[in-house]
Amino acid sequence: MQQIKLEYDTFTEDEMLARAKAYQSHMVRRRTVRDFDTRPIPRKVLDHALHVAASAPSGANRQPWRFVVVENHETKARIREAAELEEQEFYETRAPDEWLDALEPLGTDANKPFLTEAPVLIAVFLERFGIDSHGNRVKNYYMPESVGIATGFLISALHHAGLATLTHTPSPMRFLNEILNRPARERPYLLLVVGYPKPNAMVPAIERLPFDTVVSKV
Ligand code: IYR
Repeated sequence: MQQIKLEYDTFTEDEMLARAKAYQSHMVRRRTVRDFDTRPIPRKVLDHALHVAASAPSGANRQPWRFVVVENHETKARIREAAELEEQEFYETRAPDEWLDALEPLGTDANKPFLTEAPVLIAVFLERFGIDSHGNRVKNYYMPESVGIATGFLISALHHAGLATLTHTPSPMRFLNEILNRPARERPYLLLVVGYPKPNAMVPAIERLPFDTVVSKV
């Protein structure tokens, strides 16, 4: 494989510290939002964030992510209807009590108004295998890890631009293939709800684990 020279930004230690601090204080203010305003978002902002997501590292650089942007009201309504059906099943029958107890502080239920109220839904798909120019299957590697990293980039980029997100995972969500016309080799990974929070939107008073619990040095 041909090699090209790395483009690398060099910072002084002071600059590094200032950048790391600024990024921390910005990112730790991100909250998962469930109360979305219907106000449209600038399409260009979304595209820049999607470029960030598509630049993520992936197993063997296979880039096994596909992002489907849904802005059309009727399509959002179909997704909401299908998701709420699955969620009713989940909350009323499928979910064990332990899971319902864990969700209690978040105040979630089977109603998903944000699926039609938010201006944009991004359905993230995981491509289980590729297809080459001869129609042969091409193996992908570390797919959930790769798509997870790309989705993390996307959430970070949207937050950086001043947009709120909700990582929504109706389960099962195969209905997304049908509604969005995606091939069976693509598995729905999650539905990212994107928009502005409603004025006075509320979020659960949850806390992050202590730093020493999640980080240890040996
Ligand atoms: N998919 C359901 C349940 C749910 C599950 C988890 I794990 C959450 O962090 C939040 C919700 C729903 O969206 O309500």
